[in-house]
Amino acid sequence: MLLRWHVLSSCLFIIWFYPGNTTCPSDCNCRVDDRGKRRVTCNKGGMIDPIPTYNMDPAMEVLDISAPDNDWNIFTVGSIFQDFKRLEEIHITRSNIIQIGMHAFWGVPSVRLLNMTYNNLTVVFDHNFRGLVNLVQLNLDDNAINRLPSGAFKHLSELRILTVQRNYISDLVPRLFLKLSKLQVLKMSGNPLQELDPEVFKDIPELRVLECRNCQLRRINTQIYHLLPYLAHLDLGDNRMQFLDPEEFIDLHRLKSLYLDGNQLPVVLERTFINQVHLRTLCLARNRLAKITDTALLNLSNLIDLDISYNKLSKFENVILYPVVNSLQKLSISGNYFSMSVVKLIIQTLHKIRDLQIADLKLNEIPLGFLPVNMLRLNVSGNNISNLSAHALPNQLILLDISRNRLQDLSEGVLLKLEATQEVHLYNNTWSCHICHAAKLIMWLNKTNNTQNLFCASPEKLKGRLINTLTLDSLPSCDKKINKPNFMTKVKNNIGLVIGGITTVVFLIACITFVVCSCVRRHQNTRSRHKEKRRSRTEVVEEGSAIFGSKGEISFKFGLDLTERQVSVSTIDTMKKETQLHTLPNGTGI
Ligand SMILES: *[C@@H]1O[C@H](CO)[C@@H](O)[C@H](O)[C@H]1NC(C)=O
Ligand SMILES: *[C@@H]1O[C@H](CO)[C@@H](O)[C@H](O)[C@H]1NC(C)=O
Ligand SMILES: *[C@@H]1O[C@H](CO)[C@@H](O)[C@H](O)[C@H]1NC(C)=O
Ligand SMILES: *[C@@H]1O[C@H](CO)[C@@H](O)[C@H](O)[C@H]1NC(C)=O
Ligand SMILES: *[C@@H]1O[C@H](CO)[C@@H](O)[C@H](O)[C@H]1NC(C)=O
Ligand SMILES: *[C@@H]1O[C@H](CO)[C@@H](O)[C@H](O)[C@H]1NC(C)=O
Ligand SMILES: *[C@@H]1O[C@H](CO)[C@@H](O)[C@H](O)[C@H]1NC(C)=O
Ligand SMILES: *[C@@H]1O[C@H](CO)[C@@H](O)[C@H](O)[C@H]1NC(C)=O
Ligand SMILES: CC(=O)N[C@H]1CO[C@H](CO)[C@@H](O)[C@@H]1O
Repeated sequence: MLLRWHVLSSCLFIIWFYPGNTTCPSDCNCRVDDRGKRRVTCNKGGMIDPIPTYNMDPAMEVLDISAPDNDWNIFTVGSIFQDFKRLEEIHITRSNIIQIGMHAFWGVPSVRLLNMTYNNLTVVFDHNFRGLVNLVQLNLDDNAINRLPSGAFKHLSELRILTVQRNYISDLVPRLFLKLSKLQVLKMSGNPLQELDPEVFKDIPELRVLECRNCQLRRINTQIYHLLPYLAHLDLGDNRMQFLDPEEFIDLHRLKSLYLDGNQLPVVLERTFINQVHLRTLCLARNRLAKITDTALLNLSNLIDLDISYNKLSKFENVILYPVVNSLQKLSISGNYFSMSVVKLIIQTLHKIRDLQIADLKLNEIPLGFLPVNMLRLNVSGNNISNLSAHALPNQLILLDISRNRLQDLSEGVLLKLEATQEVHLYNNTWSCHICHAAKLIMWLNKTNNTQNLFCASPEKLKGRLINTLTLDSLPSCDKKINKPNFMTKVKNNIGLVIGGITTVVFLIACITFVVCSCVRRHQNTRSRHKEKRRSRTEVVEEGSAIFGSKGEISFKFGLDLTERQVSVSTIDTMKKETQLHTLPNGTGI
């Protein structure tokens, strides 16, 4: 009886833990994934041969073996998949695989995706892939492949996607892509190819996507484009091209995106893109462009995204933009030599612009009416902006990057406007941590749950402190006269001056009385203390001039010094009241 119960319970136990009576290797995870596929995942790392297929569910559809970066597996791949007749995807990555065995995938024609990224393959042969008659995607990125022989993929006649990025391939041998007549995506970025032989592209006439970024290419034999009439996405960024013929892309009638950033192009000649009517994205960033000819963008009437940032452009004729005026939504002109008036002209021409990058242009301000009101994303980082008006900002910004400027504070109007903005970058400005400046910023950071690190640039004693960690009562008070140059505050400041003067007189009288009444020993003590006070006053003066430049007046700064002393004994409440009073009249002013 007891025995029977025991057997029964262990049966129940097995059923409970192994649904469907299947097994799962230890260190692996076996489940039905989001796509409804039976998936075996082994990603703990540190595993060594053999791959534990003997413990795996014969109905497995996805095998995913990987490892953490610091503990790769050590595996070889031989003919171990024959029993898995439903296997569709094999990922074996970060597993130090040096070679794929001969006919390793023979007998599993169901496989559609083979991912062997992050291994140590140096070469692959046609017999490695024999039997993969339904393979659609092959990923061999981040290996050490230095040789791909002719016809290496000739058994993969259904292949649509081939990626061999970041290997050491220096040569595309003739007939490399033999039988890949259905290939649509070829990614070869990060190989030292130096040139592309048109001959090899004859075998892949269906190609839609070609990427060869960072391939040390000096020029492209345009015969390639003639052989690839369906090309829609071409990425030749970070190469060494020094010249584009006006006829360069004449054969590419279906191009939708073109990346030529990070080359050495000095000019875009007339009518270079005349046949790219469908082009939506054009990236020419980080070249040496000093000139874009008037008709360079002719016929690009569907262009949405144009990037000409970080070039050597100073002049810009408006007429260049006419072909794209009605389509362009995103523009980057950051990091050129444009003057304010040129930037203004460009923006005024492009009324449909939603996303504008005008970083690193030495702009001193964002004037009123400068930006289209319905812009959504704005990047003005790395300029010389010291004041920001709420009225100059578009109404519904989703993103504002105004980092790396010279802002000391943001007005209440600006902060209010930015409350709904999802992404605001404010770091690397010269933030003032005087209470009238920093209080509203601190409250805004808290309210919007913004946790970016902002550091105080002034006053001297808070320099380098994180604004977010300061409490309101630890902030020093403000130099009112200089910050609020309107009539009311002037009057207030004068009163402040008078009070300051009176306090000084009272203080001096007290000192004199004290000195007269003191005995000789005490006299010495008082003198040294007095010296200290004078030193701290000088510090305040220096800090004041650092922030406010020549506008500050010495006489006033002494007034500030004394007010500070008064404030230090007053309560936080009065300080807060002071701040409110202070910011009320022109909340939207600066
Ligand atoms: C291939 O494996 C790598 C590493 O695990 C992974 O990052 C990548 O997304 C995989 N590729 C595909 C197409 O699944
Ligand atoms: C495989 O490549 C990785 C990364 O490049 C390296 O750390 C490892 O030593 C190589 N393993 C073998 C067996 O060559
Ligand atoms: C390009 O523009 C020219 C002049 O505007 C026009 O004659 C030509 O038909 C356009 N080409 C295409 C392919 O649309
Ligand atoms: C703004 O532009 C700078 C310089 O081009 C860039 O580094 C930064 O990432 C951009 N900011 C955002 C939020 O994209
Ligand atoms: C930045 O702006 C200040 C005035 O706000 C000006 O004195 C300075 O020359 C400007 N710097 C540059 C590089 O334009
Ligand atoms: C911002 O400061 C600049 C000088 O730095 C000045 O010319 C401009 O009028 C100021 N703009 C606003 C809106 O206060
Ligand atoms: C905002 O303030 C509350 C209360 O002082 C605090 O608990 C919270 O962590 C702050 N949030 C941020 C993002 O600083
Ligand atoms: C604030 O941010 C923290 C951390 O980024 C997050 O956990 C928290 O849910 C956020 N709170 C609100 C109110 O958005
Ligand atoms: C918060 C932040 O990003 N600060 C950066 C400001 O710029 C200096 C260099 O000028 C960087 O070192 C800081 O990390």
